[in-house]
Amino acid sequence: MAELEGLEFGKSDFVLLDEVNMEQFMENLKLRFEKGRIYTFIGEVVVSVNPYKQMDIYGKEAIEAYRGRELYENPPHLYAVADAAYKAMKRRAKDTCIVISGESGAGKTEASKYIMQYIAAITNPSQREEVESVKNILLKSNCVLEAFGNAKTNRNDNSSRFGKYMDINFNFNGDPTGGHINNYLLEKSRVVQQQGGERNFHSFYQVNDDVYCHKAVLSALKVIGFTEEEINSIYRILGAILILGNLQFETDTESVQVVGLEVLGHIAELTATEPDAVGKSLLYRTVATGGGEVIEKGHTEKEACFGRDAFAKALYERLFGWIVGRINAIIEVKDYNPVLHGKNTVIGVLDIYGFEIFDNNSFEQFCINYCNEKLQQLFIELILRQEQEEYQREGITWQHIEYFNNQIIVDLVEQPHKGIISVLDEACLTGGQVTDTVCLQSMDTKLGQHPHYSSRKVALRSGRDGRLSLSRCVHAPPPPPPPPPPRAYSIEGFLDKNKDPLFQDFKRLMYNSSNPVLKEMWPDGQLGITEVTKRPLTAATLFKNSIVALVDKLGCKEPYYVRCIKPNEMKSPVLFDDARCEHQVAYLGLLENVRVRRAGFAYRQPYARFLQRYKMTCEYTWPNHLMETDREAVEAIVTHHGFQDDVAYGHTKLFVRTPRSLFTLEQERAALIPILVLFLQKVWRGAL
Ligand code: AOV
Ligand code: MG
Repeated sequence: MAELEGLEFGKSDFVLLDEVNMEQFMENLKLRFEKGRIYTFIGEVVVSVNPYKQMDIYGKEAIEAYRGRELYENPPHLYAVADAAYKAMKRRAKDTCIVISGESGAGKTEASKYIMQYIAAITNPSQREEVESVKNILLKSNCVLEAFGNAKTNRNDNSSRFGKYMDINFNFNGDPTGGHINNYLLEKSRVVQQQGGERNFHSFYQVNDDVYCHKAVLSALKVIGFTEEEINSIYRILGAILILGNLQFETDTESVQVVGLEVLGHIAELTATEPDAVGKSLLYRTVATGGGEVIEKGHTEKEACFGRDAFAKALYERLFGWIVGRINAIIEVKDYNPVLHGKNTVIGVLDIYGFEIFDNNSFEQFCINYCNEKLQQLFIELILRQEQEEYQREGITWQHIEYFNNQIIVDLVEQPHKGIISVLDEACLTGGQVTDTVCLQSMDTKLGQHPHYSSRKVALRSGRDGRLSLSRCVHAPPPPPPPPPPRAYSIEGFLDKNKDPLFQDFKRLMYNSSNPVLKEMWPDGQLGITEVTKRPLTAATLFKNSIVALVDKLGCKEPYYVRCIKPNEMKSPVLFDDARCEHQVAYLGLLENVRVRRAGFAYRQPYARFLQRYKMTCEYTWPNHLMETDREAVEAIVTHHGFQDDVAYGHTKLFVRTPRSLFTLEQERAALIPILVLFLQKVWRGAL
């Protein structure tokens, strides 16, 4: 267990702190970071601090050291959690999941990649070709999804702009047989607009300047199994989006026109459509009148710009969704027969966009931060539930610990009829005259009394005003100094982004493309003009539904947690910003986590394992005990050392309340080992 590294590196598990308070927690976290120990346990949870430099701790040797070992046998590491999740899955046929959380830039995506690499490295020892191929595809999918779904933001140069949950399926041997990726709300507004200092998705730059990355993505696409035609189509669509980004309109005396007609030809060529048809869908919309007549209505310049942007965003979103779908089709487990192959088990890895607060926060930040609140809620529930279940199973009485419960904030956002999303949806349904500001007013009316809700008026560039603010003081990252921007969301654009409208003409245009790949992405373009479609769900509701489903999915699995902390805003490997780190420790509920772990029983070990490790410290058990059961032998050790009041005996495990007791045992064991070695050497030399 614990102090494998020596105390100069701090305590390797926060439950070993002399006292659980913020001061000691932070002291330990900082000391470890400064000593290059970026990981620390809280029981089975790994707390990770982004080192912002390459660490020599992920190589083959490290993998071997963690493979098949117990959590407390090695220093804290992502590999220890990955191995624990893998062991539970393999030995107990449990579905497990690894949830990685923390704010933007804290190191979630890097952690998820190391975890996947570890799982890939420890499986398929017999090098079976089909398993190797599955592993390779799973690993390569990261490269592709990062190229299309990540971008430079002001908080992280490689920020995930989508949420990713990947299930890896295993057969009874514990080898990967396939997988499935769920992606959550891609921040598509980035395609047409970025904040100052930020960039569009990586993929757009890779074609021209980041050529090295482009080669890696191309090769990954090929390994995964994308055909030449598909790869070609992907880059043609990207090209078309780039051209749309530069396309301008002008209004002459009669109507709105596209500036420089040749661009229509380029778009048509890249999307396998006709230039005239492209021009038409950019400048007109076809509508059915009440009498069933179909007419073409010309756009105003503003409408045309709106349509163009919506089209560019939709093209990218569907491209991304299609890529994920293709990967899923390729890695889907096929021909699995549970009778022949045993239970098909799963490890899920969740890497989602972290909490983020910028100078200007919009609908996207609102959704991202809501999702993080949900995951925090799940953490609270599972950590408590898990503890309670274990005590119940082992027949031990459990003391309740109070947590800050952020359910109130989750409810404020998602509650039916009352929550922010519901008010927003209502405003979208009303249509016509409802503006963002009016929507904010109805939120004020419905939610004004809520202790965590507030709104205020500010002047915005567009002349409209209003900011929606959730007092998320507990769970949002602190604003970067100076000057501290308000932790609030600008209501501007909420309605449009929530309604997310796209003229049907674009859908038809794409469906009629002679490129089959593109056509496949736009099945809804086949609807006739007069066919009435059901009103689609809004973006916020779709997102909420997908996150609720995700949380349900995670809730059915045995969870393992990695809690990531960002040490500073400068991306510096040497700076530990105390205030920022403390804030993260607070909103991640890490102190409460330590308390739960300690107030219950900090350590638990199966009797046989405990005996194996400590039998040398007691005359009744060394070298072998003569008692009827291991449990009795363990009782003898515990009584011998006088900490019988600090333990509880479960059905299969010994529970130790304070770490100090185990410490004593560890120290005694450590002191005995040299004597034992000396003794054995003498035996070998025949001196005894
Ligand atoms: P995130 O996933 O948590 O942010 P990343 O995993 O992208 O954060 O980490 C941000 C950057 O920190 C990486 O690009 C690396 O430069 C560095 N980094 C993180 N972890 C490590 C590590 N273990 N070793 C070395 N460098 C590391 V966001 O996706 O923005 O929420 O939406
Ligand atoms: Mg990320």
